[in-house]
Amino acid sequence: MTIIIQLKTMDHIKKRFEEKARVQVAELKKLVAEHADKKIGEVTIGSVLSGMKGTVSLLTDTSKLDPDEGIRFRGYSIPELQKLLPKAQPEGEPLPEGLFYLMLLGELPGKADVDFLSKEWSARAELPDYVYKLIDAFPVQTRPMVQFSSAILSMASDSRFMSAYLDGLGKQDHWDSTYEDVMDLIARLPRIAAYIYRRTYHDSKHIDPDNSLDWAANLAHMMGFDNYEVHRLLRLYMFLHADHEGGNVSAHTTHLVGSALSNPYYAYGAGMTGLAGPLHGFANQEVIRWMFNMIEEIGPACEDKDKIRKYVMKTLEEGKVIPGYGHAVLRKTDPRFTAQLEFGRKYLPDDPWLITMTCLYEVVPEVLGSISKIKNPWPNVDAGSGVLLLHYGIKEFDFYTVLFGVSRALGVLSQLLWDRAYGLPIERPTSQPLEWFKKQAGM
Ligand code: CMX
Repeated sequence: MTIIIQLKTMDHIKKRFEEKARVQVAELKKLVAEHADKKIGEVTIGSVLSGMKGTVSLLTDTSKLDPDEGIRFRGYSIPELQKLLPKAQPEGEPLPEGLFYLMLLGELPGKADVDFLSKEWSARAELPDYVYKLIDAFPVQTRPMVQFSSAILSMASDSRFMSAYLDGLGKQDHWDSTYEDVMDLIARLPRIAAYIYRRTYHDSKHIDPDNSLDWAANLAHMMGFDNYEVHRLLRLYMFLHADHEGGNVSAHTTHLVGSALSNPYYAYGAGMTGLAGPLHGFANQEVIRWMFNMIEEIGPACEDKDKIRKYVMKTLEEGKVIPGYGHAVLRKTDPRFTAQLEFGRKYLPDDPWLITMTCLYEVVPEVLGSISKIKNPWPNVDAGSGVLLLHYGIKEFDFYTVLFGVSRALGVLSQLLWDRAYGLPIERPTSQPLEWFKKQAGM
């Protein structure tokens, strides 16, 4: 009965999701019923104590990361999607709406699907008044990620999933109100991000949305950047940062917290507190801070690569990491870095920061590669993003992780919707004390 009533009011994307979920839920049930005992790997003491890297322990459909090749979204690489996903302008970057559609449904969208999402998200973007009040209550110098995560969590009290749950929603219908929360939440993020940006750096001179624009361009517009170049850059940015399979801290946290049936605001808000760590999304700010410090100390970097080498060594000797380099899974240059480098070479080839970034790309891997414990000396996504933002005037680098967070919602929330459709159980791995590990090792 519930399902028939809902089908009548479903938009075409929700309806398609419901059809797909029916098929995939049946497949998952069959898999568990018939093959639960099948071994798929081994867990060693090393795997537990190295952060479970390489241990398959999550089901994630939206994207898959290959150590050598990089990310594929539902099987498609970044260069493939730059050709295949709908764009606002023929020579521009893919619209992030299209990537969301692909991650959610596993099918390439048409332009009409993407236009539908742009309109739908515009229509759902209005923020409850208390969100503005909450943000305004923070001292103005409060870190942007603190303001951002708090604003997201504050909306949990309006969660449609939560009220439906309290009204007695059955497990088979959990996905339905989750879909509504996910769409509301994604729609609202540009408003929240832009509000924090204008409040923090532009004396709270806020800019109304332009609902004729797509999701990423509207964010640029509300931040105060109303030119095609910044619209194009933010489309690229929102496309590249959206998802990186299930095990990274922001995705895994969203999934884990969601597994307790915490609503999407709680789950994604928790994911954002993980993104705020310097080894994860905060690295995009650290890259610029580190580069500024380097230039201050050694002068224009590319004039003497030996000076760069020495500066890198000094950072390492001080016990710090080189931000933007290394990765827990990747073993080659991150194709998200490559996409940003190509964008830079095409549109801002003479930018001094781009030139510095290129020099670092020549020197840092060579230095890190000479240190045996470092498994991947190559740049990750964060090595390239800040330089592009700087070029177009988005200079407030302590805001950059918020932009990463807005984009990351597309991946982690489409996966959360699948988690609900599958009815995945609460996550509860087992822990053991050190004594237990020593005993296993015969120590
Ligand atoms: N600079 C200095 N040391 C590094 C390093 C780097 N860029 N990358 C790895 N290492 C060190 C690790 O700190 C570790 O040292 P200890 O054994 O002394 O603790 C050792 O090399 C082995 O690390 P690893 O197995 O190669 O890498 P991890 O999976 O442990 O960590 C990552 C991966 C990304 C946290 C790490 O490479 C790093 O700290 N990079 C710099 C921060 C960064 O750019 N993070 C963003 C990643 C992408 C994202 O999520 O946004």
